[in-house]
Amino acid sequence: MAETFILITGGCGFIGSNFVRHMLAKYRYNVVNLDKLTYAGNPENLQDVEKDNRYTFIRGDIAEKSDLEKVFKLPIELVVNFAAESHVDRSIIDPDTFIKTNINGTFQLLEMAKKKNVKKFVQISTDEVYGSLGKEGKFSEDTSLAPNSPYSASKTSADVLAMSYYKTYNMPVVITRCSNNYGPYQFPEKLIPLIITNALNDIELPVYGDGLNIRDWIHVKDHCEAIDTVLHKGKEGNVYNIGGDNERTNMEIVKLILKLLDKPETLIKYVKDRPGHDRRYAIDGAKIQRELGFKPGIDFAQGMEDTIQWYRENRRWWERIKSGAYLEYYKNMYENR
Ligand code: NAD
Ligand code: TDX
Repeated sequence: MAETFILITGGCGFIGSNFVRHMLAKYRYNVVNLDKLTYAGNPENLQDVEKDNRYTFIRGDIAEKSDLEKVFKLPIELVVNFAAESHVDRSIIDPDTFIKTNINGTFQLLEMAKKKNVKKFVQISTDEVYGSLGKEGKFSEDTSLAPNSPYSASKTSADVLAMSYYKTYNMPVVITRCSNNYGPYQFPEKLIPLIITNALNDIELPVYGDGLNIRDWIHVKDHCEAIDTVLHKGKEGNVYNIGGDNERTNMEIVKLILKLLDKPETLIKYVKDRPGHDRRYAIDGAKIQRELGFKPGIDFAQGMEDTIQWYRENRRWWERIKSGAYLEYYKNMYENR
């Protein structure tokens, strides 16, 4: 077990950094983190594990064969692919990098993993591949794929490409499709950290459209636990939905944050809607519970209190991001190495 090498791509991002920490704490694996350090990747997210001699960070791009060749000189047996462009609004403005990283990057990684005969390849997909729900129903693993944004279309392409490697080459691929995550280290462009940090700074809180779009929120620690379960117990060629069983309108979220921070609702500002804005997501998590015994455990009210506390205590972390200062700092640091 101590000799097992697991490759985690995108480990400097929100979910990836939580997952790297989870794996180092729970197992004796050697963890290799391949991350390009885009605007969303921040090595500060893993400062606490940098000195662990089972942890290796390699700066590189999943879409670059030469970077993958370097990484796979190590005896990688397990791969969890988090690396992606992940923000829907950015994909609407500039889809280019979404195609390069999410589609071509996943392709290059699958090719290398096939060549090296990895024992498991977990593709981190998303519930957005299913598109949008009306008032009733939930997404099951059999719901047809109907993505609506360049982001979700690129994630769908990666998802079906990964599955084709199972069907065609018998590669040990498993796919997870999770709902919206919240928790520590989430980049403050996503709804929850954006609202918390703006409210802490007493600046306007942009709410798209009528604020009644619904998301199914899960704590990032529950998501990491689910991925761990799928990595170790998931059946090859299977898709597993992961959800929080916790549907909220965006306005409910915004008002809850204001209440917990004791800030006025006058900060709320309705703004123009996101084009192609999915109305509702809801995950049916019965399969992963029935077949692998996973169920989310973190209560939403408690999870939100803890998350708000984390952003209060880590003001320096998000202020540097919001000011853009950290980008310059890390660019210099890595370019001068
Ligand atoms: P994030 O944007 O916080 O982090 C993405 C990470 O990937 C960053 O560290 C970035 O530097 C890295 N990266 C980007 N392009 C790369 C490339 N070409 N090569 C190597 N590294 C690269 O994203 P996140 O919210 O942590 O999401 C992680 C994964 O989970 C994504 O695949 C996303 O689609 C999926 N997902 C996210 C959510 C959510 O609510 N955040 C829900 C379901 C699924
Ligand atoms: O300023 C905002 N105002 C607002 O009303 C932002 C940033 C968002 N919103 C709305 C749009 C959505 O209805 O809040 C909801 C959540 O938005 P995001 O945080 O951007 O998440 P979403 O678009 O739902 O996508 C997320 O969940 C699925 C992640 O970003 C994806 O990576 C994941 O795949």
